Amino acid sequence: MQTEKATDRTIKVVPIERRNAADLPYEKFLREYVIPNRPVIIKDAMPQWNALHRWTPEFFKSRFGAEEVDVTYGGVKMSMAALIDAVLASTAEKPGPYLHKVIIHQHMPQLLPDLSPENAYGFPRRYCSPLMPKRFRRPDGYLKLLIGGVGGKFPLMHFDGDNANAMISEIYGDKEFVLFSPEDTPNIYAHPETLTTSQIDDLVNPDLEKFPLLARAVQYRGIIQPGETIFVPSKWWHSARVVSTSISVCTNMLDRVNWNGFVAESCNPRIVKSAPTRVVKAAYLHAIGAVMSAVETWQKWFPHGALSRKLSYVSPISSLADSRRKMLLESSRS
Ligand SMILES: O=C(O)CCC(=O)C(=O)O
Repeated sequence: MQTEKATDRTIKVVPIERRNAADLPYEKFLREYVIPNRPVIIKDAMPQWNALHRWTPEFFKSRFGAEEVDVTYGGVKMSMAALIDAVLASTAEKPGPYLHKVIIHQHMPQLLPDLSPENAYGFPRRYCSPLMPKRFRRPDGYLKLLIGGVGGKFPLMHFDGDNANAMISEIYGDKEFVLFSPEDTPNIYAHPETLTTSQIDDLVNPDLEKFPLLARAVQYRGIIQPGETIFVPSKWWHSARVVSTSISVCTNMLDRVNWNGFVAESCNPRIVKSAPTRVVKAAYLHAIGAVMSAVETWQKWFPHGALSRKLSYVSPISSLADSRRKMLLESSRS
């Protein structure tokens, strides 16, 4: 474990584990990271993506320059061309905007072929199941485009809602992640209203006078580079900071491991006030969870069968059906 001096205290820093995709078959990934809820950075996770060769700041400026996009600061909208200029001018002292609200299948579906075949570790993908209540249904699990310049960052340290796992894949440039495990939640100063965002806004020079408990927490740190993906398990606090002009994509995953937590969170009395509604909703979500588990097991046992291909529509466990993406895209447009 390395240590770093911060004012008069010591912050514990642990490097995030790194693996090569070639040595990490999917089943091993599930056993060693998804089930124990541990983060990992995987090298060469999506070697066939055309995005790795095509996506640059100039590509976005010339292809999408006129598109209006939402950016971090104060709900501001700007054109992609202006965003890219600001991103390229960004410095550590004067960070520029950070793009993190563009859902690709909704706003720029023409980018999807560049991300094919899908990242093999980003499954199962229960978010895209037709069994999911409509409010949660997303063809690609909230596949988002993230663009920022040096010093830019995701606006808040947070953990993802729905008890979801996240997978962030770097396409261009370098980005640093700082993660804290769920056990450190008491040291992270969760915002009392959201509970999923932290009041700590600067991890480079943390204010240990204001947030003294932070010194007790263990930081997991790692930089992702093009072709690498980081698995951020459910309830892990995370923040991202751009090291060199960065383009990446992010997706969320629900599976049998984090499903009970998803049900508990969706039926939390803070959200669902009526007790009978909570009971019915939890029963429905548990029932569809059981169906999806069965469907996923079938696909695992008979990966090449025609029935598996059909069942992948209910809950895909891999990108075996790229046709599935087309089907879902068409259904999301209609
Ligand atoms: O900017 C990043 O890479 C982090 C993205 C993220 O945490 C999120 O979209 O929830």
